[in-house]
Amino acid sequence: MCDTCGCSSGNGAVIYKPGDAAYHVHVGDDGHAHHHVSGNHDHANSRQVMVEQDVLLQNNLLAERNRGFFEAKNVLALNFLSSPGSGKTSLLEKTVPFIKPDCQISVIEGDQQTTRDAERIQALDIPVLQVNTGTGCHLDALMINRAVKEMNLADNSLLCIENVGNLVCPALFDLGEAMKIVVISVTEGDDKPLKYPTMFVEADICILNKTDLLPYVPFDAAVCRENASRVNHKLEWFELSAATGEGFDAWIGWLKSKLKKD
Ligand SMILES: Nc1nc2c(ncn2[C@@H]2O[C@H](COP(=O)(O)OP(=O)(O)OP(=O)(O)O)[C@@H](O)[C@H]2O)c(=O)[nH]1
Ligand SMILES: [Mg+2]
Repeated sequence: MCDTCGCSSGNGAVIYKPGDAAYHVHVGDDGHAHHHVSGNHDHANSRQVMVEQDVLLQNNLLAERNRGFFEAKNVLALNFLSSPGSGKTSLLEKTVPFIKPDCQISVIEGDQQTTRDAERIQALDIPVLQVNTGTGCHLDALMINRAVKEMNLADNSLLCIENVGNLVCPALFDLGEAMKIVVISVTEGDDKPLKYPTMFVEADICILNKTDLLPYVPFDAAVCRENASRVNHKLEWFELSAATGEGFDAWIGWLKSKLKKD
């Protein structure tokens, strides 16, 4: 269970049976879609929403300070988000050699436990720091604020933040990044943007990874892209394989163009 956002506490969960006539949905002030069965509306939820708003308000204030710091130093901060195992670290491992010759690239790794991802990035000989969230299921602005103070980021550089593997909660926590990049892989199912819309609403970029596996899995990339654009029509889209490098020309071209402009 998450000890910060409490999202897995189950207090706000409502069971929906297909065919229930009285089923309806509303989106609360917290940005979540809430599903309620009429006549079974649990008003104890209101306290939970207030707590969550307070947590998010504190986070957003600190995120703005982080954003100001990044802007002052012209650091392009990117927040990479996905389900566990979609390939965030693999994507970074493959990306770093393209960027490193021209621009300092630093990485903050977020995981509940272990320094495994930081060790993988460290092998590329770039600055990296691991944040372990313990029972927490996402990074927050305070963790990034503290991490960055340990890092001595160069001006005009790139900072990649790999969030904890989780397609839900990290979407709600602004870290002060310039952009959120959601990674989805072809083994996850092409319906994920519809089932977990908040992440795709919040993201600026979607990277479909593991395209090398497309011949072996029932996944329709065009359907996935259509589902993602139904949720967020402004989402930019890349398809690639962090294993083979296919599709990296477009991704690296886009990244370099952002580094030039910013
Ligand atoms: N076939 C294939 N495998 C990949 C690709 N990208 C990553 N993988 C594999 O997928 C697994 C998970 O990759 P990671 O890069 O560790 O994924 P992650 O998103 O960083 O995982 P967490 O940090 O645990 O959330 C590893 O076994 C990778 O080798 C890809 O493009 N194709
Ligand atoms: Mg990882």
